[in-house]
Amino acid sequence: DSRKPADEYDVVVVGGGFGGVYSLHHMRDLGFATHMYEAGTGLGGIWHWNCYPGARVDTETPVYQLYAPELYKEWQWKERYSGRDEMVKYFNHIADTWKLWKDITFQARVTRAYWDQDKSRWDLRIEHRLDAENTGTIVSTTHCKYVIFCTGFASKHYVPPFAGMDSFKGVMCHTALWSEDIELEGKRVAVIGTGASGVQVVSEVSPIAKQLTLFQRTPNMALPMGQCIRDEEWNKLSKQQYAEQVEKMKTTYCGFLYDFDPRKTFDVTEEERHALYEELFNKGGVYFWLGTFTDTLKSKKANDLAYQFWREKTIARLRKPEMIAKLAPEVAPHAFGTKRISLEQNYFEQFNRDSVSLVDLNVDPIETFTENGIKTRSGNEQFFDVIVLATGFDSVTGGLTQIDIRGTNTCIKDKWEKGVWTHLGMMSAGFPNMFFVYGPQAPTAFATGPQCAETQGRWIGETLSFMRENGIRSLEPTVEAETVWKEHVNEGAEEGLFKDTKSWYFGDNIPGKARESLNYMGGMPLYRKKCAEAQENGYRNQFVLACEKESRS
Ligand code: NA7
Repeated sequence: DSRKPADEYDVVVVGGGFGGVYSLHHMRDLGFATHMYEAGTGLGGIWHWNCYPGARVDTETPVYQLYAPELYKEWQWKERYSGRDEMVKYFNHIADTWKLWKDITFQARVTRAYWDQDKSRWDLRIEHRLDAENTGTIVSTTHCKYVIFCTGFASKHYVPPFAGMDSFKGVMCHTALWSEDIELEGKRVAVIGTGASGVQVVSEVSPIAKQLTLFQRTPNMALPMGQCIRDEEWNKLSKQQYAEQVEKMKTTYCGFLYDFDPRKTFDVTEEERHALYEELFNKGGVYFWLGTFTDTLKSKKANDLAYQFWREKTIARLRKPEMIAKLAPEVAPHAFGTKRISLEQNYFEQFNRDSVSLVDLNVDPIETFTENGIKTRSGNEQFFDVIVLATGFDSVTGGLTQIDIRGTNTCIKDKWEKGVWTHLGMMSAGFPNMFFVYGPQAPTAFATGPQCAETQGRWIGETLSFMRENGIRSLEPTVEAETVWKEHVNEGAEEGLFKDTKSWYFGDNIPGKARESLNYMGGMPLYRKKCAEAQENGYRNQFVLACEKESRS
């Protein structure tokens, strides 16, 4: 069986999202024997798992793709914001073009990674899920010199411990574990959560459900998506312009084709301000969030104006006064844009339907799930056929801490129990030759997935090549470098209004999780500069290097 993995590799890549496919391709290209293990049955990472109704990307094409000409020249985008199924097809296109399939084992979850100091290698334990008729798993072991965890920022889903959950007799499913068999048409549906997943489910399911109730803790200051078709003409032009656009993307904060407006909110007249708000809002997407006046996410006074503009636009679409109070209250529940803004298509209009209701959990919290539905503190029990848990993830760190990863003297879960310690959001002291992509203290939530994956993947490739060329057996960051990186990450987070808002950006959504910035907020250009600086002087300023000769003697 040519697909049967060997038990020794140079590099093992864990996870098949953007980070994984890029790393597998790139490391293999550099001449490293590389293999990928993916827990799911297909590629796409988030886009494989999150197959709930309405799942859609909210970074626009052409930005949301890898930069390789052989990929984009042969691919046609259909819409400005791709749906989940199109993303899965795109990942298959990547795997076909780059001939990745032969080096991937699916339904294979890496559950343990132990560093063997004597042999300078990682020992991985992999659980292989058997075919549908078999219920168990078989376990195998693989060894590798380097491991790259591409487990992403949302691979460990989160279900709050609501009382009585087991007693519910209907269908209950988390959006990240969705099964396409779940029927919603004509059903009584509950949705808990108003992040990107909740907003998309509500928009898609309200028109077909018999009745839908949204359980909301925080309203989402969602922006109109401005969805449109990408026709032949657009695709043709995009292919011509893409190489140039990629250079432009490297200069912007998030890796978009645009950046914040350099002016401040009160540098301009009221008319000018209004005109810019109007223009950005009408462009659709996140222009009104990440293309607006530079002080919007930093100054409360500026932020209030942006919120009021958003509110006016939103309430114009709502017919019921009680919905206005819940979805777009007069006083902002938190600064505009300091929680992840979702993009919507007709989300707000759903609340004009008589079949759609909204429970404000701040006023009437969930007391218990019952056999037939959900009972809130007021004593009101609503009956449901389906409960959709759109309750998010143990974001950014959960994908790594759920794996038993042991380095030279500790495991990652213990090391990060009271806070995350990394260097460049890619490595951690005490874990030699271990890398992670799209993880904590990296630009993860403030960069496009593909751009972050490529930037980090290239850096890791350079590092492995450097080690090979210089006879370096193992490399890990110094503790000092981690301390300096943490300070730098925290400084970036101190600057804006983000820190005053409870959100998964700071780990607030998981009870007991240390509160700190889980993301690097300094922007992609500065991040790239920091990554390059770390390589100076043969990595020796910020890393501990063990040479082949030293280790053997
Ligand atoms: P998110 O954005 O983390 O959203 C989870 C939602 O679930 C959010 O609205 C939470 O309310 C809500 N939640 C979480 N715990 C509870 C409890 N205990 N009770 C009620 N409601 C709760 O996850 P998504 O899947 O929507 O999106 C994840 C990312 O994917 C998104 O940010 C994009 O990057 C794409 P809260 O807002 O915290 O009050």
